[in-house]
Amino acid sequence: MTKQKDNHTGFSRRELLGGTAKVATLAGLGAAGGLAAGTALMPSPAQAANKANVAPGDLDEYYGFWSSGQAGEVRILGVPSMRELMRIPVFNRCSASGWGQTNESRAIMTEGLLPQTKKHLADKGGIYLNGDAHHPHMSFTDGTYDGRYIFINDKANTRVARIRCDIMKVDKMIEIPNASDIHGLRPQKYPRTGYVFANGEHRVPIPNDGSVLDDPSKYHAVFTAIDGDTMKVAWQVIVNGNLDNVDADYQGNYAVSSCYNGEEGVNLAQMTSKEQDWAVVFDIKAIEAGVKKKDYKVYDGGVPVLDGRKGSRYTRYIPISNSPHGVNTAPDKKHIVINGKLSPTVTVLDVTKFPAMFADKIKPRGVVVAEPQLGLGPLHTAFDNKGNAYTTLFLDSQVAKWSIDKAIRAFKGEKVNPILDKIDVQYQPGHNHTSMGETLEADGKWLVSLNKFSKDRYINVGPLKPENEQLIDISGDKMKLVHDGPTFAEPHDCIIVHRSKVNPAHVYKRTDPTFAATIAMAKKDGIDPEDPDKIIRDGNKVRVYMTSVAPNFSLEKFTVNEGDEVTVVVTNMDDVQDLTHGLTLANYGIAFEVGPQATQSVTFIADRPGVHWFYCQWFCHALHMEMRGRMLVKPKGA
Ligand code: RUQ
Ligand code: CUA
Repeated sequence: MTKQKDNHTGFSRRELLGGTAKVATLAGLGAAGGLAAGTALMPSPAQAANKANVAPGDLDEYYGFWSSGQAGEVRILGVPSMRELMRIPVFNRCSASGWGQTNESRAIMTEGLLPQTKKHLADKGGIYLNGDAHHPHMSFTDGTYDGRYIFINDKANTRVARIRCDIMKVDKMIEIPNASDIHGLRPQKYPRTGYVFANGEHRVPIPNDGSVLDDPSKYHAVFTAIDGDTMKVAWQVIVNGNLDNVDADYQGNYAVSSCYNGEEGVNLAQMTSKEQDWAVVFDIKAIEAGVKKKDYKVYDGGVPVLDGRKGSRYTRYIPISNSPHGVNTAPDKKHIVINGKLSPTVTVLDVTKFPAMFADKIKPRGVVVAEPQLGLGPLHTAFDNKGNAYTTLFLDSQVAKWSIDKAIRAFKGEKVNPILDKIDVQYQPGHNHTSMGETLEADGKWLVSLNKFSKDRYINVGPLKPENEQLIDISGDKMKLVHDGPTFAEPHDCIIVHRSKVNPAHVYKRTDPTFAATIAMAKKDGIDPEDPDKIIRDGNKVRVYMTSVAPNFSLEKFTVNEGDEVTVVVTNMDDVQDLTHGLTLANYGIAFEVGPQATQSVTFIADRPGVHWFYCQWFCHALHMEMRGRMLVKPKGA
């Protein structure tokens, strides 16, 4: 593992406020008073026996990155405590942080949209307000997490976003052309990310211009490789069937997607009429060579689209029974598990046999080395460091632990039972994930089962129940359920990353690219954004610059005219951890976060005359309530 400096030491809140407070005598009051370190509580013997117990003041060993489904965000949980530590707004609009409202976040959310989408959103505020975030995955170097980025898909509006792990904010978001509804997403594991593979799940006509409805032969699903460094689409491949989930090998040569709806139907009866679907294997080197030789067409977005339908040299189709779902590469570098969903089996592929399959020396089914029957509704599989796999059984409400080796021997005819253990989970699990389990550093300590139903596990909160995410200790022979964790709609998936892999900053760098455009604007206005207090008038455009240092905004008041387009820029000059300010502009629907050393801005039309208080909404100081000022909007003709 790479050595990282300890990022968990720093100032206490008391020191922080004492050190920066303008009114030092008040430093012990307000936010500072209650938060000084106390004596750690002694755990009860039962708590102490439970390895999931993290005592107050102790830190978790792992970061969990949770998607949130239709809530559109990413959440950071501590594992094993399962405490929710942070929410990262991604595809949603966030009332607290101003994500979707600040100029900086809107630039990120809109720069990667297709022209037709921009047009569609023009009279709807310019951004989508929803997303459906399923699959968060960290960037890899040499087969393990490298702490640079988290990538995540938006199934609802066909987007992929990237989160910078140094500040835990999104820095790039793109719409995928020619595809519809990005579902499966996985980064390349080796040599590094590299590509981020994204499955367009639903088949749509290409181009989707309204000229085709009932001709399924013109509908296609599209597989996309995004360059994870630039967040530009590198190439796309048209396939047969619907694309569901995807994973990559540990050699950097192949990606594998599960496909359902091999029938290529457009309604339920058509989609499920046959028993056979498939996994499609993409030969990355062959595709790159095809791009070089210009063996592609260009539709939307100016990106190369190759034809990978049956018979193509870029793909192979491995027949799998009825609607396979999850695709999971084992840390043995050799095996990829395709989860059966409507079939009680999982299918184990041997990646070392892929070259022979592409050379047509063996049939596609020839790469299958095991197909154990595990139970009803296998959806996803996770791995430990001992050659074992853990598969969720949706219909059985169980997780099955099985041996890959035994499954292979049984497939060869030996009389061995690959199933080692089963545990009930509450209820109907979808994804599961083990600590570091999708990397070469799988450590076999923890398994999280993400269950779609919680039913009776919590006091009743009304017809909408939380999901139930259960923590299972997998360090012994038997799986042991140690914690129930409720979550709001609807985490689909998570990853569990050892904390040594991630090293977030405490304060922003003043040179952070996420607000570089705002700094450039200030410079153009002849302003040092760190010492502004300036109001620039440029026709009916007004730019108001101010700084914040607890407990003051540098501007006590400013005046604009009704109808002006006003841009307010706030730079937080406080330079200590956990000293976030915000700016809320009363009765204008405006609120955003300004982290320590960050610059953030918002633009609005001053269409409501009167005095409007702007105030800091992050409790930053004993005089936080007093941290405010006034905007006067002079009525027209006054
Ligand atoms: S899929 S419950 Cu959206 Cu990840 Cu399998
Ligand atoms: Cu600044 Cu509250």
